[in-house]
Amino acid sequence: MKCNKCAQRAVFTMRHYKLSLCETHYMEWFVSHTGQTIQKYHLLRPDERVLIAVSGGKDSLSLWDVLIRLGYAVDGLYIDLGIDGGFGYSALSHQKIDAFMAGHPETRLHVVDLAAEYGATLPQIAGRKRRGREKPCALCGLIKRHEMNRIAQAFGYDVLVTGHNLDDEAAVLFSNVLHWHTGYIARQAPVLEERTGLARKVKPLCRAYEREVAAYALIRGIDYIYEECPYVEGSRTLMYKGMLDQLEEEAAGTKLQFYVTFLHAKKDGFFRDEEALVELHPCDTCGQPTIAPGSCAFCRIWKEPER
Ligand code: Q46
Ligand code: ZN
Ligand code: ZN
Repeated sequence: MKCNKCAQRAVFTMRHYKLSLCETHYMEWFVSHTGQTIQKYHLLRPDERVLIAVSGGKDSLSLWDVLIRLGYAVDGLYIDLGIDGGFGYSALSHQKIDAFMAGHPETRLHVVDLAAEYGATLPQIAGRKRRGREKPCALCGLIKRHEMNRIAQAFGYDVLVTGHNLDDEAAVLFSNVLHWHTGYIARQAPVLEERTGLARKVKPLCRAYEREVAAYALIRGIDYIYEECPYVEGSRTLMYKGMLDQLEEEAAGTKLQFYVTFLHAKKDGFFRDEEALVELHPCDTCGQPTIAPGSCAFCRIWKEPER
């Protein structure tokens, strides 16, 4: 099959856009499509200092690469949770980020080593609390949110970027709709605006299919960690992703339509973000904004007695 833009052989087809492209045109397309998402949802301004949370996976490393190519000044943040999984997951992730950085000497990487900084790895905390199968991920999300915001504030970044792609966003939306978690639905968006003490958070890959990101990483030669975090196995999110894949197989564009029409409904005032109205106060321990009385949920992790 030929590229839709030139006579070269097409290497990648996007059925939902009825578009097949050669390597050169696909790379161009992906960068410009991400740029359009940034413009469409007012995610970034050209003069802002940007901090991207990187995991060593294809999404965050590809996005970092694309943002640099779009001309943004972007530094990285890696949170080392100390996950091993029998193959040194966290250490390997860190290696991939270092390899990426070697090609981008203009960028800086902040590293938070959970064990060194707070005295325990994620598996140790999860084990200590005898949490259930889904719980390490809830704990992980809590830790990442806290530490991302802490570093953004401490180093004066204007905005925090994460590599969530369309498949991630569609799966979260699917799960929240199935359970009618209206509060979470109302908060899901490509941009979470800044509040006192909380940096703005944006997701420039929210309209990019996972396979589109993987194709970009492959063609661009970005070396990323293929292995998944060991805690992802058996998760509900993975199950929902599988179901959405089946729907996508039957009708190309389903995920994109599901997510984008949700954003339209949201814009039309369908969902109201009540949490944005809840007053925040500084945590007694770390000073970061929280709705909880006293200490924030992150600080309470370290105060819980060991069993
Ligand atoms: S890193 Fe963290 Fe994921 Fe691992 S512990 Fe769960 S949430 S699965 S994206
Ligand atoms: Zn071409
Ligand atoms: Zn706190």
